[in-house]
Amino acid sequence: MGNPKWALAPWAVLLLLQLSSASHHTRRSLETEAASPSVPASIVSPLLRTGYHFQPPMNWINDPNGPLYYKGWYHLFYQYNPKGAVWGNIIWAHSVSRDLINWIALEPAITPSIPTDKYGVWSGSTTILHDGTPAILYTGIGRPDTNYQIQNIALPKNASDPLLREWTKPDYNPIAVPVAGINATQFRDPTTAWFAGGRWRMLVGGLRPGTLRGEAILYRSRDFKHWVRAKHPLHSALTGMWECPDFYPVAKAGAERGLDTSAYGAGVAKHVLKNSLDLTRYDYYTVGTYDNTAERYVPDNPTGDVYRRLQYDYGNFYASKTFFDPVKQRRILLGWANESDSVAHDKAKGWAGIQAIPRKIWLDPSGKQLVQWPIEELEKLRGKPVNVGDKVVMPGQHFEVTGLHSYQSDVEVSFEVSSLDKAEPFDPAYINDAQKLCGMKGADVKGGVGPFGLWVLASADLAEKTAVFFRVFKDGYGGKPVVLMCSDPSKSSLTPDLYKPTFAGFVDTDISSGKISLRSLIDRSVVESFGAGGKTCILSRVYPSMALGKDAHLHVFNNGATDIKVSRLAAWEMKKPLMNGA
Ligand SMILES: *[C@@H]1O[C@H](CO)[C@@H](O)[C@H](O)[C@H]1NC(C)=O
Ligand SMILES: *[C@@H]1O[C@H](CO)[C@@H](O)[C@H](O)[C@H]1NC(C)=O
Ligand SMILES: *[C@H]1O[C@@H](CO)[C@H](O)[C@@H](O)[C@@H]1NC(C)=O
Repeated sequence: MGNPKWALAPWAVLLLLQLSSASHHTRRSLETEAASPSVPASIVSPLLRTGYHFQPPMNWINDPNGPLYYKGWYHLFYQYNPKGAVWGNIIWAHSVSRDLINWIALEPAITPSIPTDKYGVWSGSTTILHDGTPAILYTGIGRPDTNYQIQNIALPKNASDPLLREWTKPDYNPIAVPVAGINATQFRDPTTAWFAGGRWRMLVGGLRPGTLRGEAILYRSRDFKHWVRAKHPLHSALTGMWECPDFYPVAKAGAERGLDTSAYGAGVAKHVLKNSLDLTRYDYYTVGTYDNTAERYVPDNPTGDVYRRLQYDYGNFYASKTFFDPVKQRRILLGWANESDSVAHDKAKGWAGIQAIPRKIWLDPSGKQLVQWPIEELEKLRGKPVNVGDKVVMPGQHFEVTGLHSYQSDVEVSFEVSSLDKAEPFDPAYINDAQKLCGMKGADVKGGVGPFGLWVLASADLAEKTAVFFRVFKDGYGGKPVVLMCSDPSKSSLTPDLYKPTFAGFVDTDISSGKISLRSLIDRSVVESFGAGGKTCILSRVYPSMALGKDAHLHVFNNGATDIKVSRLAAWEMKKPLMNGA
């Protein structure tokens, strides 16, 4: 197993030099976006610009595109506006990395240039072909006045170049157009293709004309050039448009090993189908069975597309994409986290959007859901730990974790609940709406077992704080206790015009032992949390006005009626990686 170590080789120095001249050009546009008086100084503070999450030196980013590993490098393309901090002028920006943590920006990979992408180059994926070269499938916009969407292909100009710097668009483009039966404005985001029975297959997200049926439209090809639409979509549901579909096999329940996208048969336990729902702006998935002869995918939970839906992340996380990493034999998930401040704020800052920390993703031992965990490479950024052990937090109490600057940190906590006797009864009316429940029962609403968890990015007087916490209910679904996980930014900032939803998800974990863990990646204006070892994940964007930099505090709190023990807490300051020259 090669663990690619970061080293600043001569070519890297060269790339960084190229990059610094590129960012010179972009810096000028920041000056044109003069801060308006309504934008508080804290919003434009560099202390709110994330430190170890992926971002370019400036401007707008959205969907991650076509992540892959090639000849020693991880590649990430992403939707990028070179001209400003709002969506528009979208191109495929391109960065490379040895470890998915330190990133070097290259020249853009794909920009509008042919009739079928002249008005936009939107999201897509990469596939490694049989000869080992990668191919990009992406959506182009072909008409100026409408969002007329067309699927295109791009190939490396020089497949010997490990950095894949230049891409060409072969003249057999386009590879799929919106014919009858396809809504031409809702037809985008081709997946990584998989190979079965002599043919490639891939999916394009869609919305059946005249209906609310979101679908994963299936295409087949023998040569990767000529693509034919299958009679039936791979799967569909009455949910509205499916953006950014993703489809992949997973190994047996509990096995952390990832599988190549074309893997099938022995060794494959299940398949996963994800879609990004344009209507709600969240990423949902089902776990199910794929039959590559009948070309059907059937979710294990027949109503899982619409009821008690599983989300990769219950917070600010969208348009995600996975890829198979052959180096460490794992599947990695990347997702876009947009801002929760206003457009005026973004223009004043000169940047908007980050990518979540890459997460390893695998099938939970229950077989019913996935588990996600920050890739191990992230741990290289950890400084010296601060440890707390065996500390009881009584009802209404809290304690501060001192000895580190927590505004850019990684915090792991193991909690032990002394008893579940006082757990509040669960109202089944909320079984499908964790977010609503958390909105009613926020971090300051006293409970029986919980709310307990972390206050992060807290000001000294606690007027500002983001709460990440659990609350346990009894008599839930199937008679089991119900565990709710929330990320509550309602008190995160005194700045007006911020979007501060109480994000929440249920945690399908057995809490009868009283044990539950929480990990939060805190990075200036992002709090990315993993409950119960990665069963439930929530990313929130927050913009404190006082709890910035060294003025940010970290506490453990308990607003329940039951003692909570912190059996172990470890917190690390996080170093700043190379981040695209910023
Ligand atoms: C292709 O890339 C390789 C490796 O970077 C390089 O040595 C070679 O000169 C390139 N070929 C062309 C035609 O640019
Ligand atoms: C295509 O989708 C858009 C957005 O939902 C809708 O307004 C339009 O009517 C649809 N067109 C057809 C032909 O169904
Ligand atoms: C991120 O921004 C918030 C606030 O403007 C919107 O409500 C979300 O819909 C948006 N999320 C995405 C994925 O676009």
